Amino acid sequence: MADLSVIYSNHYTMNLELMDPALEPVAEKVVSGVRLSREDALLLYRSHDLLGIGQLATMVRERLYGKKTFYVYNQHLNYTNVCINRCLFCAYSKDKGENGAFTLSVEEVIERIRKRESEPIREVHIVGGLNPDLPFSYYLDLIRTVKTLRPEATIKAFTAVEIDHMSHISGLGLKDVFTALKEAGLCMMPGGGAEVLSERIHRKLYPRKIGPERWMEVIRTAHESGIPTNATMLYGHIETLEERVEHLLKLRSLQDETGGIQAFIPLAFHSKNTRLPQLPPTVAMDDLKTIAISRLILDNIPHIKAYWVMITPALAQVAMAFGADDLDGTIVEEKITHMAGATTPRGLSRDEIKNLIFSCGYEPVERDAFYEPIGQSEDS
Ligand code: V47
Ligand code: SF4
Repeated sequence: MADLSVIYSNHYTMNLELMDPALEPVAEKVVSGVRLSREDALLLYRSHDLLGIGQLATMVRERLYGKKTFYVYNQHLNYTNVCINRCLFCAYSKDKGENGAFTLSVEEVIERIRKRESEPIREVHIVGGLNPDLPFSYYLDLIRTVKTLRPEATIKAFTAVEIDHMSHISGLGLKDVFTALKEAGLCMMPGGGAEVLSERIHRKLYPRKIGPERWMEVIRTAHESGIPTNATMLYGHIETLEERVEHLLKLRSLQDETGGIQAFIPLAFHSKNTRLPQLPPTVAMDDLKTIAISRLILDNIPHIKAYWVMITPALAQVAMAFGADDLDGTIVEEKITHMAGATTPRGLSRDEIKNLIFSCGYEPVERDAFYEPIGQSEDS
């Protein structure tokens, strides 16, 4: 992984036009590559100078990647929506036996993967709920099956929540769970399940699921076991700005320890079909500020992803000028956000993603799961 501290302090600057003079001390730090504090993050969040904040994030983004924006040709696979946790913000999960509950058999997994056999998929993103009927061997078979059918793709699977569950059902410690999953073909983990790393939010919104300390322990152990991960933050519900900033600082400290987080993905809350239906959607100002502030605070996490599924492809385009350097991927079968009312497409073609990036003056770079650029074939 590149030494971000060197890149952060390389003196690439641009002409800043700040409308809010309160941002000037923060801007000086960004220009000279000094790490931002909790107070700086709150000051940025409370400022209405969206374009000023965007310029600061752009300065950092361009030091790191110039005009490059990454995307991946990927496939999402959700193996079950049965979940014992039933988090209040989740529209995806069902109880066992409830109308609409599903669990894929190995044969059905084979069918899903075979259906897209002719496509140049580089990453298969696999997550699901906690279905108490599935033994640990199911998870190993799942990974082995996908790896056999798609040997050239990276298997990015299971959040810290699923890994903790596997440790319980198998009686194995986290390290042994990771050893078995790695042997089966797991290479990387997505960043879900972090929600907001706050005990207050944990108690109120996801009391049955693992809390902040255990999430960080699982992620730390993944990194120690040679499995890089992403990290997310679910924002736009009942959290305070202070809790968001605390979340970012916790991730930054964890990353100082392990260096294993590849990308940070802010996830905009969608309330339809959840147990928080009264909450309004996030607004563009907040989505963009959150992306920009993440870029500025997370000086040791290489990539900031604008997840177009949640914020729309149009806003993901704007996010490239607010610090985002990655638009995730083609996806095709997204379920979690669409069940919560997302009106975005379920997938994009490679040409559509390339065009989103190119038409804003950025340079599309197709990547693999580890952000290595890949040569492109013509089929998309
Ligand atoms: O953990 C659940 C969130 C996550 C809702 O690592 C919701 O590359 C919005 O983690 N509204 C799963 N969000 C998705 C996820 C992810 C997505 C894309 C890329 C990567 C990556 C990771 O979705 C869950 C939860 O935090 N979520 N319900 C909802 N109603
Ligand atoms: Fe289960 Fe994940 Fe939904 Fe929570 S967010 S109910 S853990 S599927």
